[in-house]
Amino acid sequence: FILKEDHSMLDYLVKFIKRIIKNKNIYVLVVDDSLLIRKHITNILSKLKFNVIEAHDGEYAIKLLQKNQIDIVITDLLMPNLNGNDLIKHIRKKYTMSELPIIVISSQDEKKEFIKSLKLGANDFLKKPFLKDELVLRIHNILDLYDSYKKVNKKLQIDSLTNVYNRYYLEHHLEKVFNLYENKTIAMLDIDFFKKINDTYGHQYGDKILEHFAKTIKSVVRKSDIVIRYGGEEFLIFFPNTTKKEALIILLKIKRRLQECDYNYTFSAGISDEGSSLPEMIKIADERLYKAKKEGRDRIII
Ligand code: GH3
Ligand code: MG
Ligand code: MG
Ligand code: MG
Repeated sequence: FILKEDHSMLDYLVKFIKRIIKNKNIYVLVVDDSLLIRKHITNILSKLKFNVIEAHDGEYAIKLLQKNQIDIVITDLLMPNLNGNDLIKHIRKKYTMSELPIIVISSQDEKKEFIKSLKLGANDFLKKPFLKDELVLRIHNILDLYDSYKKVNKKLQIDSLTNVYNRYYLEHHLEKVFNLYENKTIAMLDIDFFKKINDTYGHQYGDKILEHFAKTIKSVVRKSDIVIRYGGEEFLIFFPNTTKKEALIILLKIKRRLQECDYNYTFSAGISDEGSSLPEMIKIADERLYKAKKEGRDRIII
């Protein structure tokens, strides 16, 4: 019996250590109007290697959420300006419970308020005063679920032929990423005469070209750049913190790689850093791509 107990303890420890290693990449937003409680939570979380960002009310929390990629929110209920439940309401308009988990911590004895939080989309709640282990275990449990959600979601977002992001990613996530950056550039790339390649060498060969094109793009862009298969043989690249000229240099590098490789195909592209929204920027890049096609293909228009 004792041995069995020890085993489960060991399992738990292993799981705990694995979790802590992962915590280094997790950003926690702690929202509480009490500096004392905020510091107390931050202190516990920092020891577990979490990255902690603090907000003194809901309003400020919303500002921080727009500028930072947050993985989990821990919020108080009673706060000036914007209270916890209003913050939950706001977050749930943009993120589902599995996309951005929320834990409510409050001293309110009112059971009704807690129930309201859960109805609004809080994942869990804790009553003040809470034990350190209580907080840590609840966070770790939620993050374990969050991990498996992310794994499934990642599969959903990837195009299985080319291994780059797909349209689903564009529609569900790029908009959020887009708003994180002040300066950004978008490029739309389309393979020239692809229909002819398919007709001449067969659909399977066409697939190979698609794989090769995506691989070439990925080998040239930086890790922070996002590559998406936009349509059949059309790809979108999102360049954060990048000027139009810098994006052009990267596209010219892709062009040179294609000239040096054994395959014989070219692409046309349009680049845009104009427009205040993602659809607007895509539209402008797409118009330039269309122009590149009309002007004879195998060219990039900025
Ligand atoms: P343009 O230079 O104007 O871009 O001409 P294009 O022939 O490249 O463009 P068009 O839109 O006429 O044809 C695109 C073709 O891409 C048609 C479609 O059958 C093919 N296609 C779309 N998805 C796939 C795919 O997954 N695999 C293969 N092999 N072909 C695909
Ligand atoms: Mg409070
Ligand atoms: Mg084409
Ligand atoms: Mg096309």
